[in-house]
Amino acid sequence: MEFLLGRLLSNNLLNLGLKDICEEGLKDFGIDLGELETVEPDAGLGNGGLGRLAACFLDSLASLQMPGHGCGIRYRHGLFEQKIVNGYQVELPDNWLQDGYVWEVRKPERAVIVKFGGNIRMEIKGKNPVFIHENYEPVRAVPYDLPVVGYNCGTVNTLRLWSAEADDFDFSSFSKGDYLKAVEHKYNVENTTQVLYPEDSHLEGKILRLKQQYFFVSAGLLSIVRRYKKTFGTTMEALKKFHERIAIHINDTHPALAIPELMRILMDEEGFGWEEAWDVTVKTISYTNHTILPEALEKWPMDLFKGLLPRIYMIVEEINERFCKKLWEQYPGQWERIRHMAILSDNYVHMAHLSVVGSHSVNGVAKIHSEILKKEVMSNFNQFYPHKFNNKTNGVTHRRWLANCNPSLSALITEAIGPSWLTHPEDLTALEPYANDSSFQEKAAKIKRRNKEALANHISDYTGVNLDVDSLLDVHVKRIHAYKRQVLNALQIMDMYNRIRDNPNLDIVPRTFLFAGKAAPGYHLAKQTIKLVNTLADIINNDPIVKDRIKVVFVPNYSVSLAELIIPATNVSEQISTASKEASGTGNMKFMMNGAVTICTMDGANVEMYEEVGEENIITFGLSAEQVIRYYTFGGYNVMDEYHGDQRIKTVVDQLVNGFLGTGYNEFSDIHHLLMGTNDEYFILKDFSSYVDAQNRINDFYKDQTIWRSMAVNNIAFSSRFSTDRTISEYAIDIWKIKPLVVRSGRRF
Ligand code: GPQ
Repeated sequence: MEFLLGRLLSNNLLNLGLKDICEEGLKDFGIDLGELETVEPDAGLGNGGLGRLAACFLDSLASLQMPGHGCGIRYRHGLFEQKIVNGYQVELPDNWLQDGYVWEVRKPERAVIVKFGGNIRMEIKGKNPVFIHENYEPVRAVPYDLPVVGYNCGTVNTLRLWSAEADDFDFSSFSKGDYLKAVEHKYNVENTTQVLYPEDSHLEGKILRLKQQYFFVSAGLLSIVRRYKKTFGTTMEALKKFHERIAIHINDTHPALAIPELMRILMDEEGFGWEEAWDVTVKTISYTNHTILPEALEKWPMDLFKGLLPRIYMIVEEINERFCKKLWEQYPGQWERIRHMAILSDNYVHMAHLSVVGSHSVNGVAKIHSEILKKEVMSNFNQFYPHKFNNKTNGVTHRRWLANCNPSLSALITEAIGPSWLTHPEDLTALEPYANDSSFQEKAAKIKRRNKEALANHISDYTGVNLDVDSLLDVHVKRIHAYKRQVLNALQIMDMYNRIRDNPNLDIVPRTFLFAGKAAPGYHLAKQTIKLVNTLADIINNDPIVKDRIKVVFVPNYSVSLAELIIPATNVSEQISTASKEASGTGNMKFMMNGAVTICTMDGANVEMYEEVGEENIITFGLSAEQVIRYYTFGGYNVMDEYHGDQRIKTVVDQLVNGFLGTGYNEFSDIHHLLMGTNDEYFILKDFSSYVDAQNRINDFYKDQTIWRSMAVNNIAFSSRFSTDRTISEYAIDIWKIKPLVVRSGRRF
């Protein structure tokens, strides 16, 4: 449901092997390619990590010459634009389509009709019942195709984005003179794909969202089946082999309706019986889970579901019925277990349960996350279906996130080890010997400094803050969330500030703390967190006692393009989620590839980064996932022990509400409540002291530039496992059973 593409021009030029020549050619006309690129709007059709992962997957699929395409929604408005006014987030609509979008090709001749509402009539034809959908609202789904260009290989796949349109047929169904009603109808239909819901890792139970889900799933499946029949024939025999030729992967539960929709098409449109349709469906579909946060697990009220999708509801009921019967056979009398696993229970449709039951593979996105799924969150399902569960650790495309966004570093790498890493990221490990090569270190450090200068220009334009390019750049960028613990970083900065005030000669390396990220418009705690960071920036950046040794800056409107500017300039990457909560993280990998040192909890893919780079090249701290889960299960933590037991903690917590920050007393009440009113649900105060120690270690390492630079180079060398080329190869072999399809032999450059 999300593809967070960012800009495509420069990446497409890179993948086509045309970037350098275009850059040179444009220069002859006095045009700077970098400047020209900024004319392209960011396609922000996603919220954060989940949507960006899908975009990286598309790049690796095409670059590995795999036949794999994306199916999504052409939102008229992508993720909102963020402005900061007086320290507060203000949301403005994103208007990415206002000047047209050069990469899309509208394909009206490929449109399909998606049916909503209405009623179902059953007829007996021969011996079999047939279900007829009547009085439904038809919505025309028109595809817009975007090319997905592989790196130096001739493969161009497709991202097909569906747009809802009312057509003339619907207009004519209104009586003459009922013009206003017709316009209202058009407005309602087109509303379906108007806007991306801006909540990240949080369920928004609006009927329009369910409508979006069915809209793009039904359109996508109708178009896949149509194409399949055109290619392999319309016979029952051909259709029974559907799963041998088609794999459909659902990115979280947002497209879980693909399961009942494929059942509906096979049964109602193609004449399959239940058992045959179920066999094909389960073998076709696979599912990735992206979070264990309970507030993100999708469930829909049965009534709402049934009203909008009556036939799909009938099918889900039948799936549930048959599933519960099997559970009963295996676990006779265990009502509680069965209720907890049912797809329909407590008047809700549980989409994660539907996804596990209706697919042949269920994977998490990092080793630790997949283990938590198996042992905790979905342990019942893992017992019942032990062979479905597996892990596919996330990655990022190293072509966009290193080659394209950090061309100087890429050139340096290629100069040292040759260009094979661009198509074989595992070759990056050949950089290891350069970690202690002082000339290489020096060159890499110079590049980092130049990247900081480029970022500094942007920041001074957008915030008026002058970034000290000689300071250590410490970066915390991602969606704003309690579990990602931007508040922990803010409290640590307050403590550092308090220490400088107490001892104006405190020996610390100059540091810039950079934050960026969007808060969901209705998420008050996240919005207060943005205000807190901006308030700290105001106080600290203007305090003469600090003498510019620390600076705080919040860069507005975090996006793919801004990430491409920030990440290459970063020294320290903040990945400090409460252990167990961040399924994987992918920003962590992008920083690593660009030679930042990570300060992190042992959460998500941080654990595997630690394994790859070794303990001497990464800074870890805090509770383990096991400890966190143990506290949640058995209790035993009291925030008052931290508050009263550590003067530093008491001071910073009090400063949130005692006027120290110069704001109203209620300004940060939600943050104060998060810490003190929920018994520190995210273990922010519990991890505080170990986090401060870790920050001090960063300070000490950075003082010795030889050590620091070697850590930086080692991080680049050992980042190779985190390329989506590796991730996609694993999906291709283990789950989708697809192979490269060479469209043109031989690479061209
Ligand atoms: N993720 Cl469920 C999102 O970005 N949005 C969501 O709604 C859900 C998950 C993220 C997750 O928080 C990260 O840890 C992952 O790295 C990312 O998905 C990709 O798997």
